[in-house]
Amino acid sequence: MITRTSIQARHALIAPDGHVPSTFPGWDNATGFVMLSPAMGAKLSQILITFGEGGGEARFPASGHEHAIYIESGHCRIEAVGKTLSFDKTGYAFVPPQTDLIIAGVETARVTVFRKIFEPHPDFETPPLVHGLPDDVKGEPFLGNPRAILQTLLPIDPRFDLAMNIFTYQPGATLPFVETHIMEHGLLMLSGQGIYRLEDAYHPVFAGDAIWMAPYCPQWFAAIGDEPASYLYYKDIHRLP
Ligand code: UGY
Ligand code: MN
Repeated sequence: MITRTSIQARHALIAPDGHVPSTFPGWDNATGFVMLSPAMGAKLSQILITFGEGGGEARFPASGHEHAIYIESGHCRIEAVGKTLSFDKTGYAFVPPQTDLIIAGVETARVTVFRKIFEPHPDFETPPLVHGLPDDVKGEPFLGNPRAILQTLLPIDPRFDLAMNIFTYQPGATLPFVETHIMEHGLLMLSGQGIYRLEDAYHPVFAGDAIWMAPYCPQWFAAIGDEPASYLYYKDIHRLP
């Protein structure tokens, strides 16, 4: 048997053919696939949640973890901080730590959650609950390239210690150089295809793939094929090493 999945000490590619579900207490008709986690050396967890016909609930009890949530498809509800948010088809939210969180699929839905321990800063308050629709977030050309568009979903605000962005490349567009940086990434390919360089390896990647890049993992991407390639990614920001 063959698979594109490759788990290394400083990066990982997880192709959908290897997914195995996890069950968690209090989850009802919600299937969790833990793509990335501290068990592999990452500081974050990246969890894909799918809800079947009739919907269901995934519960995250209050803890020091914050959650950045992306609804890829379906009809969803998020309950946290005494509020209920409804999403139809797509959307995103940031849920601060120390609140019970329920993600409910009202019907079939596919949701990605980035989960990590919030790192407070002595000069700033805990960030608030925020939410929105990706279509409402203006894209900016990345380093001046209009064929590589970056959407920054969460506020650029020092209260937040993470970013959740969407990068969309026209076929043939690339990251302009091999990035090597302290920030860690968790990534989900949303659409299209391309080649991801992770350290010294070049991987073909497709919609549905998850990627982990540890701090300082050299990284580069080129979009290939006939359609634009798009990925969602997490990045830790705004805190001194
Ligand atoms: O924000 C980033 O570091 C981004 N340019 N990295 C990436 O797409 N691999
Ligand atoms: Mn990067």
